Amino acid sequence: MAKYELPKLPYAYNALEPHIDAQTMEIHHTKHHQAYTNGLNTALESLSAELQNMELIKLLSSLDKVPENVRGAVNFHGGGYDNHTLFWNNMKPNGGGEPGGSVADAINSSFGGFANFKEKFTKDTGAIQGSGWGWLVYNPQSKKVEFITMPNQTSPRTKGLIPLLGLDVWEHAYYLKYQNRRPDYIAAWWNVVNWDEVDKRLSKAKA
Ligand code: MN3
Repeated sequence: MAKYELPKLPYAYNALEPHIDAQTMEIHHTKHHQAYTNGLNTALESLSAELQNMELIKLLSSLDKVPENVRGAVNFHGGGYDNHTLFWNNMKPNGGGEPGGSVADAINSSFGGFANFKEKFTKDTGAIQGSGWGWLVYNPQSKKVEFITMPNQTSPRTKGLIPLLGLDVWEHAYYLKYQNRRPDYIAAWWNVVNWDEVDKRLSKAKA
């Protein structure tokens, strides 16, 4: 039996309209996320029982233990599985605005204010060449939040960083509604950010 299953969305496909359209959400979830799920399950088949039973987030931060012939597949499909699971949950209808509490404090400390953070995230995620993700992450070494871009589906966890808020800028995430206008998609996405979820992830990361 396949170990991983496509997780349910926490809202309806049309819930993020008009910022992200229902058709994009449905294809993104049922085709793309499903493909990463299937790819991860296939890659796991050739791993040892120890690695098969490892929690995915641990596996992604221990890729050096994965045999070289399947490492790329685990990185890509495992990262894709985890990234999209995080992505659906770090969005919500009527989201957006500015975070409060400990997320605001962490962002202020690392970026000198929310406006600076939003500008950097928007600009650097928009500038990713080809496919990838922009991330707000927690760095357990420095105990600070940081911004990072990652290529393709490679998870921030592969660098020992804990993902807090991710934005998928693969064309499949926006092309139907925004065509080539990635900056318009990013601007719209800020309206659906679920800061409560980011707050939860930060608390867990710091614990
Ligand atoms: Mn995607």
